[in-house]
Amino acid sequence: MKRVYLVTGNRHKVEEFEAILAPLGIEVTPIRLEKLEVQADDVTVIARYAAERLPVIDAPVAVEDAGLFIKALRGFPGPYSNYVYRTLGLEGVLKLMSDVDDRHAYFLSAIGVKDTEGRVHVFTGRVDGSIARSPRGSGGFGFDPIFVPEGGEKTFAEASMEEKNSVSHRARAARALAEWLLYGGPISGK
Ligand code: ITT
Repeated sequence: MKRVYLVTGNRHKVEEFEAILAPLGIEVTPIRLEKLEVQADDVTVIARYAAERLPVIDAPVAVEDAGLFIKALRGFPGPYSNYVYRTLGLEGVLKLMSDVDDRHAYFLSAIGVKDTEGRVHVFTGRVDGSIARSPRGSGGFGFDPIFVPEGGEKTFAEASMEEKNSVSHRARAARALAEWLLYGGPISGK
């Protein structure tokens, strides 16, 4: 069994990473370390910055930075998603979108990893979709009740975790991470 440590204060992230990586033979071990956050527009820059400042330990250590990018709002809330979720909330974001017909949005995940030799790798994943007219569902976390992935009807919060993980940004980035952990695969994934 391979292991990866995960630095996060978000238990939903831990659950999603576990569900994706455990069946591939990778144990996810949450670890309490500081995630140093730099302000930037690009989640890959934020993830790389945080990973570069992680210690070298006995297995690779990962951090994830993720966000929701809404086209009509020019990418807002993007890297500020956590803050915007806590301040404006779902209703606040929907209000900004009330007269907007172009509902296109995407989630982006960037995982930064410090390996046991001190090198940093970044893996990314993206899922395109649209912003619902009102929140639906009670699963998942964050903006899940207002995000409908392309080709689907249910919001991420109405979907099971398995359904979310079959298309999500995090799952795509996590699978690129798994490829690297298991096979030393490409150092920057999609
Ligand atoms: P850590 O930094 O401790 O890992 P966090 O929740 O603060 O936890 P981020 O800085 O990556 O994580 O913030 C991303 C925010 O974007 C998150 O709080 C959600 O509001 C939103 N988000 C990211 N991925 C999401 C997903 O899969 N479903 C719904 N919302 C998501």
